[in-house]
Amino acid sequence: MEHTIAAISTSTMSSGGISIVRMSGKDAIEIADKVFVSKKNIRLSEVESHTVHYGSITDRNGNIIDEVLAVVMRAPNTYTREDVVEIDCHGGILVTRKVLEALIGAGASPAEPGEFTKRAFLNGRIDLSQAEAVIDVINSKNEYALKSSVSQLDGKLSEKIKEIREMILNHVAYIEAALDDPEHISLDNYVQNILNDVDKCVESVNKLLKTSDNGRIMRDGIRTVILGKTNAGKSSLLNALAREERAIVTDIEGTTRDVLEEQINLGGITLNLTDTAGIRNTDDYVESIGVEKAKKYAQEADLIIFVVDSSRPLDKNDEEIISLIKDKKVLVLLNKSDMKREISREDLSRLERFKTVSVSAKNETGLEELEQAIKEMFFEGKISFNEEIYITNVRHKNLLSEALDSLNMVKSGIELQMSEDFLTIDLMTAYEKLGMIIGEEVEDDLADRIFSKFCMGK
Ligand SMILES: Nc1nc2c(ncn2[C@@H]2O[C@H](COP(=O)(O)OP(=O)(O)OP(=O)(O)O)[C@@H](O)[C@H]2O)c(=O)[nH]1
Ligand SMILES: [Mg+2]
Repeated sequence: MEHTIAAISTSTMSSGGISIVRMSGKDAIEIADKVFVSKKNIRLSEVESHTVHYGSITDRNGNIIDEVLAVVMRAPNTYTREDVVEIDCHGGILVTRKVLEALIGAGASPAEPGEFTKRAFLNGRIDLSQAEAVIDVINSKNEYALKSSVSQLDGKLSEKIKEIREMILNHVAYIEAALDDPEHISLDNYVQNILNDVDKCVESVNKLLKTSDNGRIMRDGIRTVILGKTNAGKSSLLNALAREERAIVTDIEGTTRDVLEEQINLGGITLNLTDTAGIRNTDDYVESIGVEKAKKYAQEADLIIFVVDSSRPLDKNDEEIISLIKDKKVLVLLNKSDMKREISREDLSRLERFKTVSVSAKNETGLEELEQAIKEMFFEGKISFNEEIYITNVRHKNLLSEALDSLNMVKSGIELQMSEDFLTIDLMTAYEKLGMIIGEEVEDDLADRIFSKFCMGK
């Protein structure tokens, strides 16, 4: 990496207690020395690695910009594996910018977004999936998403991918070696070995892919649509969950006409809640558009919260909703639990196949049961992070699907009794696709493996 980069690493949107300007590259320490004046008269180029020094940063006229702490970290034990200097300054936005300007004036280049992490990847400290996890950690909206990103950053996903790739590569290497040296290495009955391992790989990839739905939900939130007839209390529920008066609530039927979206955090999981117009036949043109919109949103939802007014018997609007949502994940809320229940036993049996919770949106009771029910529906009540890896990234998901296609091609190739060198084509494609998840090159690996494992001493 030729140039040394610098950027403000803490938030640039608001002032904090302190802010950090970070610099990375081979000239980082030299550049810092040009603008840093130590209280003890020492030069950063002479200090030990991973030490902190008190002093000030001065502009080109020698005027003090800020009192700072300079942290010197020499390669390779740094975030980027390059020499890194961090300047901790007082948190003001203007001051921090001036410190950055001073570093740039002394020879650093402004860093591109993500460039520190990119260097960590290019210098081999982390792989691609870990680099992506860094971004996910930063963007995590809730506790679960954060835990999952941290486990990915820790290399859990990479380990799993490497394990699968290892299995594939062994077979490719064996086949290649056998083709090169048929006298010593035999391919008789070898396909059975390939088939066994390919089955294992398919199983592992499938398992990872299956987590991707939960992964997306964890990361971006559950697309939740509140559906119900007019006056059931949908907007009241949205307000109760959002803890503010987001939607207009009145006792007039047809109050909500448009969709209204709100993101909420419910005990660590994110819900992207949509309040909708009450389902009914209406002559009101605007309202009827709202009703159509509600139905359309319902089709795309991960979860439907069907709000039933338990103080009234079910009617044909409720019937219509029941048929609309028959293929969806549904949680029924028997709302207005504070009032006399008028919904019949027979009606209740119609709702039996859905998970049901009694609430009062008005008095805000039953909301904890609601939270628990959602957790059970999506994460079986618990999420374990120790063994389980969640696919939260669309790029990873697509690559896994592509790898799975290739593995299945290998299986049908075996069924069709294709020759082994033909099978290696699809094996290699699967290997490559998986490698792209962690950003690994292919050719070198294969060469290394063949030479180290099969051609020893030749
Ligand atoms: N007693 C009681 N009243 C409730 C409860 N939830 C809602 N309400 C009342 O029911 C009426 C309708 O509430 P909304 O939240 O506007 O109902 P909605 O389903 O959004 O209605 P539309 O927007 O017209 O489809 C209001 O007068 C609320 O105060 C509840 O749990 N108990
Ligand atoms: Mg409403």
